[in-house]
Amino acid sequence: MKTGKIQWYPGHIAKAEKQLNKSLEKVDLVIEVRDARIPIATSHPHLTRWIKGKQHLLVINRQDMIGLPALKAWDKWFRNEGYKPLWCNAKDGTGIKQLQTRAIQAGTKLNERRQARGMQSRPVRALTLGFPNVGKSALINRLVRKKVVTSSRKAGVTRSLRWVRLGQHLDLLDAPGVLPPCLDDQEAALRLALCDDIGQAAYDTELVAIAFLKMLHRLEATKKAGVILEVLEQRYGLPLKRHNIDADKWLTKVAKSHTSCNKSRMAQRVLDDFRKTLLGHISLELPS
Ligand SMILES: Nc1nc2c(ncn2[C@@H]2O[C@H](COP(=O)(O)OP(=O)(O)O)[C@@H](O)[C@H]2O)c(=O)[nH]1
Ligand SMILES: [Mg+2]
Repeated sequence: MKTGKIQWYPGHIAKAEKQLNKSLEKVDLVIEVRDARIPIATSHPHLTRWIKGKQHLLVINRQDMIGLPALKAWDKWFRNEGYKPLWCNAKDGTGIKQLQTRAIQAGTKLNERRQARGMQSRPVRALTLGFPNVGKSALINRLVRKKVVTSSRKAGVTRSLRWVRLGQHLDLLDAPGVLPPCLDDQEAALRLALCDDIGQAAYDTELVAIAFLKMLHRLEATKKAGVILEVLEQRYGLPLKRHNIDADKWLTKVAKSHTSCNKSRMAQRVLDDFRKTLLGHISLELPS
């Protein structure tokens, strides 16, 4: 797949990782957040090191953006791997109650241990950890039921660490997103770009949109016969032929009717439409 090399590790992400390493010393519980559309691409290679000696909760957020069959398949896969994933939608609050309960349970465990050693109880200190834009800030705002931290559509908005108290039981830290310094797996990097987890400066919008269209074609070949391509045809008024696919040509043609021949703007529109789920509930990864 030709997208040019996708690489993004700006200074503020490097700084975030340093801050994170420091904050982890004070934390009892790591709430790891992943994106339901790409639960593998949003797993960080350093995670095992970061959760060592701490309790770990796996949240798979943006559950509203994928279909139920994919959610069920992933849930089974994760359980087989020994996880008990919490499926959340930080936008409407689905799963938040369970998340709160599980975090408080972690606190109970912690305080039992503290009391056994003659120490006083204290709120459990938890940190949300994950790639940029997976919904960490939105989850915290949902948990505390008000807008205490900034949540935004673009990657890299949360830049500093901030503690937030939830009731008497939980202290939460909203950390900025982290990313691997090197995106070795370029297929995964493409999926991160599509889900807006890496900054736009890291890639060529047109090439990424074309790669996305080809990816849809491949996804469509394996399941959901025709559905995704039909949605595309209806939305933009031009069939993306099943055989002899030429995504580049297709993009040029639809740009004629939608963006006054501006292909780059058309590419942007296709990506935006995907990100707003206007093309349907599309899982970019499925369990093998
Ligand atoms: N549809 C949907 N959007 C979400 C969900 N969680 C977060 N968002 C949106 O995704 C964007 C990024 O969220 P944010 O909390 O800033 O991500 P962070 O970078 O991980 O802190 C915001 O516009 C949120 O409203 C979700 O579960 N479903
Ligand atoms: Mg944030």
